Amino acid sequence: APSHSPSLSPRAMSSAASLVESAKKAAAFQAVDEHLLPEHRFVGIGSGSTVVYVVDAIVAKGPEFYGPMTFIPTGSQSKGLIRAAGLNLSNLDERPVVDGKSVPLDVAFDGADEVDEDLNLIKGGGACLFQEKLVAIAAKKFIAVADYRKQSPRLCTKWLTIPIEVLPLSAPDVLTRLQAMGSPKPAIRSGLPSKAGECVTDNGMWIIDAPFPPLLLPKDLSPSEEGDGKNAGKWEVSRLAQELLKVPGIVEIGLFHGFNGNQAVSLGQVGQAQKP
Ligand code: ABF
Repeated sequence: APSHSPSLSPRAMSSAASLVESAKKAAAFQAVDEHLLPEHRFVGIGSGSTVVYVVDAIVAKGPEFYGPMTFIPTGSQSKGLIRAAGLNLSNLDERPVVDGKSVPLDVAFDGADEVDEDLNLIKGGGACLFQEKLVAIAAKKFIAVADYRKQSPRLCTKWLTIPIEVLPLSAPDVLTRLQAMGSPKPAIRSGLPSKAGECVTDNGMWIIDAPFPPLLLPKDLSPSEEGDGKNAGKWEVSRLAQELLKVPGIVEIGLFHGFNGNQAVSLGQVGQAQKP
């Protein structure tokens, strides 16, 4: 029988891929131009392929600009990126302490898997979500850098699952709890194709990918639904986050929300793809 699959020609596929790369690069350069200031001293560097362009954009500013800055990674991949670029590397727990408090990062840049209308994010496709969240909340300003494919009216529409980092011992019980919360088929993520077994995070934990119906925003709930944070089996983002974090064994979740205006998203649009 003839095949009706709408497959793209190799040439169309490679031009679509290069459009995406241009958009990632445009988003990264724009984010660094707008949000990295010469007076900044501590800068968070996230994970994923878009962040590679963030580091390129920082390097392009020259050593007199980035030389006085110290960069804090979100895991082994970004540690390698910072090192390879010749930037000053430190760690979250090595920042100076002033008046009994670790100094905040001035700004942190990181990628995302999906971004909704209120700038809530799904992160964790690369299994670095725990340290990504620690770096994000340690920063005065958190900048998500993402290309146009990540934009979505509601979370769990394009990226269908929420990555959840769990203590391996607790995984069977967490799976059961997630199902009871309305996640139809949560699954333990497996490792890289070359490695058998589960995906093990930089923290020695496992990841569960939990599908949920599209997540609601506060404006989607009527006043009578605000109490339980749900409408027709769909969760509002912040309520689901709260409930997930109560489950014993879950150490962190890939829902990033409630940055209270402290968050900006730089989405590389097709029209900006020519930007350096
Ligand atoms: C990290 O890398 C993750 O939180 C997210 O899963 C992923 C995004 O990667 P990319 O920029 O390659 O799409 O930021």
